[in-house]
Amino acid sequence: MFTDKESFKQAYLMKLIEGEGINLNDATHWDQFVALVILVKEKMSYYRAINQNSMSQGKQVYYFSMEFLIGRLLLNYLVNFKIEDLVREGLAELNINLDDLLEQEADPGLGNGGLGRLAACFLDSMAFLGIEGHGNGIRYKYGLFEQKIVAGNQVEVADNWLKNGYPWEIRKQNRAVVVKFKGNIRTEQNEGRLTFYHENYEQVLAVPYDVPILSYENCSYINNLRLWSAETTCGELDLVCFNRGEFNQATSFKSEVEAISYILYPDDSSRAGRELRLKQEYFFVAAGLGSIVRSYKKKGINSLQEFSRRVAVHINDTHPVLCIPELMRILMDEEGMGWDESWNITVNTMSFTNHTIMPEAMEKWPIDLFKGLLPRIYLIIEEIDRRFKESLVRKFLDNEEVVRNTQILKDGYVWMVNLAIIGSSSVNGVAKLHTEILKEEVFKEYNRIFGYKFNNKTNGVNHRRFLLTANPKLSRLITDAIGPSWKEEAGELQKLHGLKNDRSFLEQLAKVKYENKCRLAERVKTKQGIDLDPLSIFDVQVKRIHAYKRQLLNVLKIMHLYNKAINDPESLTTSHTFIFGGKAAPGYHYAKTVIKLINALSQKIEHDPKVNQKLKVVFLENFNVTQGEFIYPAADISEQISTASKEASGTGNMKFMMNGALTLGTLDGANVEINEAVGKDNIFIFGLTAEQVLHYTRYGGMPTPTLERV
Ligand code: 26W
Repeated sequence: MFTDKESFKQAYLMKLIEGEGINLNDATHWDQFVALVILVKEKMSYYRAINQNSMSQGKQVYYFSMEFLIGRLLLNYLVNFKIEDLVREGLAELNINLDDLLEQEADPGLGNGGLGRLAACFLDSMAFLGIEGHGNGIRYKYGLFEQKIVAGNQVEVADNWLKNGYPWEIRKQNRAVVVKFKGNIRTEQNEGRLTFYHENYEQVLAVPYDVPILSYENCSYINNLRLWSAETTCGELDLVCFNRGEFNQATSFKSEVEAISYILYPDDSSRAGRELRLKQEYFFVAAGLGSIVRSYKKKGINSLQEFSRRVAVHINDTHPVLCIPELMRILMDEEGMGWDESWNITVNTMSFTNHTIMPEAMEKWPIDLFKGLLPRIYLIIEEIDRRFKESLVRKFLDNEEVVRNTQILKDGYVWMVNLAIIGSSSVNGVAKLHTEILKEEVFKEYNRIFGYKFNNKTNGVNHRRFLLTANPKLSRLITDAIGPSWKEEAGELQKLHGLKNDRSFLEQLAKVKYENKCRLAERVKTKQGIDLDPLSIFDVQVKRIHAYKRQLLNVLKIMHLYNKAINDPESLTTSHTFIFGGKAAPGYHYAKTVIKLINALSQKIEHDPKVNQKLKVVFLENFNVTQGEFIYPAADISEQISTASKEASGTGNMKFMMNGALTLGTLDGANVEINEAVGKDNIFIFGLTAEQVLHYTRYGGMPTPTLERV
């Protein structure tokens, strides 16, 4: 493996020639990018090989999530290996600019927003902490749409992220798992035991693609993100039809199967609610658990009775909740275990995170649709529900209200969050306030029954991605000031307190911010042909467009500033650039109208000479992880103004903070904890509290309690 610049250059040139049969002069940026990725992957395999024995002895954690927003990996992995400078200089001596190669990497849009990015941050953190924690998700052929702004409107373009192939992934055909849908269940009494047989089912082949997860410093733990792709096990091509010239008919079964991993639902709540969505949810759960149990048994170290001590499965929102009945099915139908034993293992294996209190995001599936698609899983859920209600009777908690609000099957639906809480050993919210609301409001009956299960895990973000890698100038300034320990332990950043009155440090901080704003301005000019003035205040709101996130409130404020400036140009003392970004779910008309309004306001101000020197509104298109990495370092003000109680946590609030932006926000989600941490002189808080909002929602009229000083 290369250890210095010269050996890197040799290895790199060899990789181009050996790996791609191309010499340097003919190599395109894509060829050069792929060669570098392969070199980095080889370095990882080397580490994985020398650590083989220590790996997979510890408890294995599997993070099941329908969404992973992993962003680009190359620069992060160079930083994690501490070879970014060596590679950048080595390539420069070969007349290659590393930045050109970085731009070649797709930003896989395998998620909608916060929940998917959090999953990716957790994968990095587990690897860093030496936890053998792996991701389990879906390899959507098309991820979240690419957003174009045309005449002020959002236009969705298919996210064909795989068009050139994805050099980080490794297809593992020999680890495929058969997943069964539909059909019927036949039962037989054998030796007093009811045995279930699944017949006449349709089968789908789940083929895994593995993406290595490398963390900082601790390179011995290279974890794995396993993404499942749906392929046919048979009926690839109906030759009879084909030879009759019925081409569509000939491949209709194949396309029906492949539809399962074809596209990410762009609607970040489960409003989509179609059968395909439910198929997707069971598909990656059955595939993931099938491969986990198979490799557990292959190791042959422990019996399945030990399973919950050796394996932890995390359910990220309710999308993977079928892990609970699926593990029961495997333990009972395939391993011959009894119900109680299987239930005990299953509950102790499962944990669950809730990410939202929005009613439209609380998944429920029509029982008839569910039964038809997953007949055996349905029977198991029915039995879970029956036994749960029986237990309520035993605990004298079977009053009408409690049963109605806690049972799984109700009003013709399967309520997924109810299944999640009943079948997990731990249930967490994603910020202190959110978890309180879950315990006191949303899940208050469950809190009475299973109080011990509830806990809070406030969201965190990977500061090695969003500060160390995304903001190299600030990272260098911090390291020069307080040393490198903050890179391993973010808490060390508190040492910066000692410099809060250090004029030279503050001047350098301002200089770094200005340079980051210039960098963003350059990128926006190139991508959208828009000029940003880095001397103006960058006031930024980037996140999914949603009523509760209140982009509209922000727009109304800007309109107010504009109207004031029209009558009194002196009212605008400093110039402001209001930067917006974020995607609207395609079917969410309100959100698309807000985008249109922002762009209309932008045009209005742009063409008004009275204010366009002091005011500017910009909508940056296609906000994603990569865009965020350029935006967070350049922001002066971070807009976190959701209606209190609606934003479970937020994570952009943290990414902006660590890059030196000032937070303007409401007492919602993690803003509450940020406020506690930084003190009220270092954050601008306004608006009703969550309690007041809930009071207002419930009882109408202005809230009785006075607006206490925050
Ligand atoms: C109707 C709006 C809506 C619909 C669905 C909001 C959220 C969802 C997803 C099911 C859940 C989700 O993405 N929640 C976000 O999760 C992040 C990570 O925990 C939190 O930081 C965000 O506050 C939360 O909205």
